[in-house]
Amino acid sequence: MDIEKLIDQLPKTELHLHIEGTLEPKMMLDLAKRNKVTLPYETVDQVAAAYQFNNLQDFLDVYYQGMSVLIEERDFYDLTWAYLEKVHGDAVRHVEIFFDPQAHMERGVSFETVLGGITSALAEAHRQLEISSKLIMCFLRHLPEEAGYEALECACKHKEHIYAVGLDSSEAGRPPELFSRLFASARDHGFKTVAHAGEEGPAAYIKTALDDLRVSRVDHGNRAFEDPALIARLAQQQTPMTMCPLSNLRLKGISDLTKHPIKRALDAGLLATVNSDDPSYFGGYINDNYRAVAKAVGLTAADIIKLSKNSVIASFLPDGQKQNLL
Ligand code: ES4
Ligand code: ZN
Repeated sequence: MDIEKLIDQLPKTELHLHIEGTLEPKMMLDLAKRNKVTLPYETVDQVAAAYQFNNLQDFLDVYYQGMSVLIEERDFYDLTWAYLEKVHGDAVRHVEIFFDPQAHMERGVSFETVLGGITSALAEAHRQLEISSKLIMCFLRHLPEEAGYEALECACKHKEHIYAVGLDSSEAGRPPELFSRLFASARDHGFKTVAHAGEEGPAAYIKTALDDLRVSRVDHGNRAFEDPALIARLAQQQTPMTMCPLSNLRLKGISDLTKHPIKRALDAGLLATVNSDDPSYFGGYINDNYRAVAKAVGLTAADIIKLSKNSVIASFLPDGQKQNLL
């Protein structure tokens, strides 16, 4: 079977996806109108033209502004449902979705409004699309650790809907160990942990994510390749890495996709996966990421099958459900 067909048809999971990063320009403008929010754009073309980034912070500025149109529970429902319908066509069978409650609560949108909209859409997707899911609540690392406790308290009231906590937003100068106590508290409450590390920050941040935050997965992890001992450890432990090729390209972590380390990761025996991160902003959903990186670095059919299996193995699904997808 050719590579494109394999990518389209293999059952897979998506493990690195910010739901706020699925907000398409058209929905952004429609919601701005519905909620009477003023944006600096009037047309889809103007929104799309703003999606030129030189680094992570450039993107985050646009991302936080874009999400200002999300106000009501149904906005979060519509956003999440549109994403799920889209990836149903990509043979995605299970999703583990990040959300950023602090970015909404600081605008006066309640935790329950955000969670209610997202979880209703996830429940509907389980019924209608047979897509299962877990939710990962991210702490914003540009804010102080103390600010995360409010979100953690909210999460504790909704443990049935939130499986893990994560760490996202600006990375440089904000090492994981700044959040050690918050993550320890989250673990004490029964949440699994993950963290963005080594996206822009150094390999040392991946180590402290493992040692201090006790993460089950590393989100991105690209800069691990600067430390051979760390690569050996990640391979030995089979710590999953949720890589995002088009994100790395658009945020200029790599100058061109042929330099993406996914093939190196597979060859080094890492449990690497392909994901879309913020598909609306970075120009592609999960299968677009698979296709683009496969072409750029020359992935074989065996590599593609391995990546789809890795996505299942790296998930938080119970073993029995993993077996159904392998
Ligand atoms: C993000 Cl690409 C990326 N990196 C860090 N934090 C984020 N939040 C949304 N997208
Ligand atoms: Zn991310």
